[in-house]
Amino acid sequence: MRINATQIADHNKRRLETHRDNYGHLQEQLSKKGLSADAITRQLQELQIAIPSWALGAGGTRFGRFSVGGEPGSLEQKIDDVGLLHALTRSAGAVSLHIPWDIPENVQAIRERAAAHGIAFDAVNSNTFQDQAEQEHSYKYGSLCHVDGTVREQAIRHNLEVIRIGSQLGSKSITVWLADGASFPGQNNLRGALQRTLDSLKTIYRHLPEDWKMYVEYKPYEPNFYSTVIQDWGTSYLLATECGDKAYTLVDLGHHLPNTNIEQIVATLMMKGKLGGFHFNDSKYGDDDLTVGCIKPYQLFLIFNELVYGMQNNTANNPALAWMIDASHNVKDPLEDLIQSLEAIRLAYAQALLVDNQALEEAQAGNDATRAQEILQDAFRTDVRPLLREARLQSGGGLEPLALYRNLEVRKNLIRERGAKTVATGL
Ligand SMILES: [Mn+2]
Repeated sequence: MRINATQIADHNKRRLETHRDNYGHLQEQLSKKGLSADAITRQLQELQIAIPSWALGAGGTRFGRFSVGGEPGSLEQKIDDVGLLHALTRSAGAVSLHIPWDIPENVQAIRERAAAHGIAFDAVNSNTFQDQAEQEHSYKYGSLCHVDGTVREQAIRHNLEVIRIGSQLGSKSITVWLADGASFPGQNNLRGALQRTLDSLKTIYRHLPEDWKMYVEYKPYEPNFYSTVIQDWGTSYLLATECGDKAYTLVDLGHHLPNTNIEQIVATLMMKGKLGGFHFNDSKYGDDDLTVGCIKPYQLFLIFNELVYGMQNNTANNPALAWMIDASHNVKDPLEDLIQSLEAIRLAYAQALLVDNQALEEAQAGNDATRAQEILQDAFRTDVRPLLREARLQSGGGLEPLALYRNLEVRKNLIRERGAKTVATGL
């Protein structure tokens, strides 16, 4: 299934008048505040979010998995699905592959397929949190932290292989997330496990191509329930700092204990120029991997507010960030869910771009907490959806991507092409 320009143009034509009214009205409102709707629209057009190759099928929990039908059964089909998302939204211009789930058989063909959809290859992800069939040593008791050097060497070799495959595709970064840890007190020597992890990461880092980055992702618990070796941003920061200039911390929104102030973590890391990337999702309790913005949109806005501040005041030379959705879809159609997530991310970004930073600084200097809250919430409560629609319209996407997706009966078409019982590879 491909979505063509005529289908998008037909859809947009029917909604154009209403959109013009809404955009014009917002343009006027914003200009009274000294803001240019057109400038914000251009910034929105530039924000591209990577889609992870594992999010295109139904996820599941340890209790069960319910297929949605028409799931991509190969890397080619996964890239086609990201192509559909990008055609509809013009904001999903990258894919993030998971190795070994998505090893390309024909690199050139995969590159061409992605290029035809306008999709780049973002960070590649290694996997030492589960055993593969052909694997010699088990990761049951850890990978880069393992007490046995031969297991660590195998895990290091895997990461180098991921870098090699990523290089062939044009990726420029690797994300390392480790499940390493202990489920029981006493199981691991905590300091020893961290030291071995650092040594292993340093070995991987030494093999990193000159123009590559390494992202170190953290998570407080799960699958281990007593300790995780890279449990928090501080541990990740320590490891990245010891590895070198090309290593950064990666923040996954779901990888925090309840009520953690994630925007403050963003501010701290950007102050040190060590924030490398973001994995977006939302949660009520733990690493729920729900649709971005479905539970805590205000928190997402506050995070973006710090990101925008950090980008506009980039004194520590923080690099351009790698943005990716890292969610799992148990109930909704994954593609619909991803369209909603893309929308939520851009909404939060647009709202953050509206914040009157000068007024906020004055309020802060005067210790006026009431005024500071008003300034933030004025931006948050502005309906910025016309800006997102305008950005899509100008980029050749759909004014209402979700409605268009449903009108074109995309899922029904995918089921017809691929079958009702397909299961996405890797999950
Ligand atoms: Mn993640």
